[in-house]
Amino acid sequence: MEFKVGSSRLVLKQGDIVKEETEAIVNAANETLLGGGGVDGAIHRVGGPQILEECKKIGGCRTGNAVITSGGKLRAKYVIHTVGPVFRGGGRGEPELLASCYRRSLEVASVQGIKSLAFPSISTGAYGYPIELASRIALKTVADYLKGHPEIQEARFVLFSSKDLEVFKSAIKDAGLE
Ligand code: AR6
Repeated sequence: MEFKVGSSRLVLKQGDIVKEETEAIVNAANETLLGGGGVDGAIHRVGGPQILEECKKIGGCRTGNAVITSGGKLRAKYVIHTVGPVFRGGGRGEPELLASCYRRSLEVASVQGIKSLAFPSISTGAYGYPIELASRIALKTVADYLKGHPEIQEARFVLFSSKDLEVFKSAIKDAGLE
């Protein structure tokens, strides 16, 4: 599924993000940047030790922020590591922090001259954010950014399961994309 947002493309697909050939892939990391399970585990496993070395030098990342490393052995040249909020009911700033993850990742990409990037569904695994809520925030935040930033030619959401892809497709209308 593909949409035009301004002059950019917004793509929704099912897949394993470590296989994406976009210039950058986004990691759903934690504040230590020292690795973990889920997307984070897969990226470090496939990308190799160079990514972890660079993460150690950076020294950590606050929730809602994003930092960049090389992509190691991944197809993607860069990994943008962002830290989503742990979902604790939604009244502790989680929506704003989740939106910030997507926005900061895109800002880091723009600064680096990256033209294409792939996002996982941040916070909706180990961090427990209900995907029905998270998908709307994700789509709206990315679409809003693309409208003002044609330098990002393509942003993709790479959803791990067909069920997650369906949830994202359903959220398209809420995000004002259809
Ligand atoms: N490609 C695409 N999506 C994936 C992949 C993959 N290879 N693997 C999992 N997902 P999670 P979080 C989906 O838990 O909730 C880590 O331990 C998964 O199905 O990876 O932000 C970190 O170190 C889910 O929909 O990230 C942190 O401690 C989504 O990606 C913590 O987990 C996010 O799930 C971060 O938790």
